[in-house]
Amino acid sequence: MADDPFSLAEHAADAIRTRFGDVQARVAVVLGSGWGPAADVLGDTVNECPFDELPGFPASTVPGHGGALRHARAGTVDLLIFRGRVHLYEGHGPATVVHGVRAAILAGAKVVILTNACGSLNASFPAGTPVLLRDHINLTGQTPMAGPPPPKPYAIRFVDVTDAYSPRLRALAQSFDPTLGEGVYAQFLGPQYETPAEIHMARVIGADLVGMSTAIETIAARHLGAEVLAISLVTNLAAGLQGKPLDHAEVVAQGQAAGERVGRLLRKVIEVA
Ligand code: 8IG
Repeated sequence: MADDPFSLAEHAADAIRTRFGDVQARVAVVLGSGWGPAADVLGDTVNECPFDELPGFPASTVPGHGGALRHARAGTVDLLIFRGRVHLYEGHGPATVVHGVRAAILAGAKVVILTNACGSLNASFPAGTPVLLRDHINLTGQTPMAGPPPPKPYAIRFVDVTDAYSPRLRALAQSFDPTLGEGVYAQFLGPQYETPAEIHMARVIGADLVGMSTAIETIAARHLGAEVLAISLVTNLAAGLQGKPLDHAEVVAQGQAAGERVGRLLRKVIEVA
């Protein structure tokens, strides 16, 4: 096995298919922090495999909480649900961060749904609001396309990221929930939150949402030709915009209620995607 990230993802794709009985999952969903409760709503669980039994997934730093890949079914659609993701701020390179997304696509996924929790710069998206990503700004200084050129038969590394977030899938989601707004997501490296000056910058350059994931995974998914739908759950107003201290319990409760509601919406999307 060659040790480039694409070969490693092929290896993981083979392991996923083998583990789940030659399944051809059309949809892959990555569940971000706070989205755990949505897992059971997205589809009926068929099987589950800990990440540490699949090649290329980094070992978790929290024993017993390493995350898992679930095979579920929504109607007639098979899906792969990544329960947990890894972040650049954990010290992983971009290739490791996007490994699961690449593996799912090489295992057959045509649609990738990315979820996250984020901060909001936009007063019309208060805490508890789910927001579709319309576009992103990658402020990490990193990209999964850096490095040697992708081996044959993969597309060249100069990925077109116009319409990275599928207008078709956004329209589909909004057909099920017309109240769903759209925003521009700025991915910071983190893990520290933004300074007020950084938030000011993010606002000036057109961001509505700030977070520490997703953009990098979208780039990798688009390179491999999958359609991407991404949805953020606002858990806080960004630094300096909150006005009052964050009530963590309130944020968690709002997040859980919204997570389940949005999970039911995503299931409808998945069934026809
Ligand atoms: I939850 O305010 C969550 N994730 N960068 N800023 C950034 N990431 C976040 C934030 C935030 N809130």
